[in-house]
Amino acid sequence: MEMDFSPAVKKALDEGRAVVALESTIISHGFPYPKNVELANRMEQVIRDKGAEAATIAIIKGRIKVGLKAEELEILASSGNVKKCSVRDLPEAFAKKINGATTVASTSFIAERAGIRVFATGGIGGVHRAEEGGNGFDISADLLELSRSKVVVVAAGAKSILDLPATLEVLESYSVPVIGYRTETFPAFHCISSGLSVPASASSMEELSLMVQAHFEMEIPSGMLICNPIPENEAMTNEEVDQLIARAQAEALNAGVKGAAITPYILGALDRLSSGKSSEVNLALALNNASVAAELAASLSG
Ligand code: PSU
Ligand code: MN
Repeated sequence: MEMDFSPAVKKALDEGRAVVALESTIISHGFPYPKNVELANRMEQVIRDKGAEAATIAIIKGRIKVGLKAEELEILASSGNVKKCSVRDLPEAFAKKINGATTVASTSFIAERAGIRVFATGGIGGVHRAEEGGNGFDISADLLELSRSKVVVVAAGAKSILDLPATLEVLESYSVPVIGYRTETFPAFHCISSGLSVPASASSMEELSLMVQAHFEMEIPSGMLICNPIPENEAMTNEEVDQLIARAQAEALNAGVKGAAITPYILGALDRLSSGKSSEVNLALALNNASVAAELAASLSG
């Protein structure tokens, strides 16, 4: 598959150094401008501070980019005309030479083909609740891609706008290892815990790294989901988030938002209803995930 590597990412991969992939939907559709530029730069910096290289993935004029230039990041963050691209959207983006932001699904797909094994994001997509006005079939392609791209995704679980028990069931059906990092429960993005148990947990980086190495050595044909809860001092309470989400979902239903537009709409509404607190928390958990991903990547390549 053709892709354009930045010189820094190419060099790190050639030298067998630790590299962490980053997605771009969080930049184009998850955060307001210019906070999204700050988020992207700070995630990359956290990774470099840990001795790894950061590879932010996106589509620029139809070309797959692995590692971005500053002006490319600026386009993704500010143009307002960037398509949210899952795996199935890549051929159209290529043919029409459009700018596209990659989701967890398409970032994993590209990362695997680029030779990158570790990927940090905020939260993954999952099974949407049927009562949102959908038909019960809105299941993020992130889950399918986790089952077939051999990439380790470090995330703060998923948002409680999703049906989290159903999301965990689908991951089980797809044989995706779901590992709580220093936790026994599935984190709920802004909140430390959803109260749901994770099927496996790692109590240290050494233990996590052993699990990941075993997964690759066994050639299990899936990715892995590493669930890294937001630090306690930055977290929101479950009650606070439940109330905000109920209001955001009512707005989305009212506005008739459907499909791929739902997650970005809800994220925007949460930020507005919480007077910016939601995106501050989102920033904190994303940086925390970048840090754990960089440690893991370093441990795997060391
Ligand atoms: N969840 C978040 N922030 C995000 C996303 C999910 O808290 O920005 C983005 C990710 O890129 C994820 C995508 O892969 O939304 C899932 O979209 P969908 O539910 O349409 O598959
Ligand atoms: Mn969907």
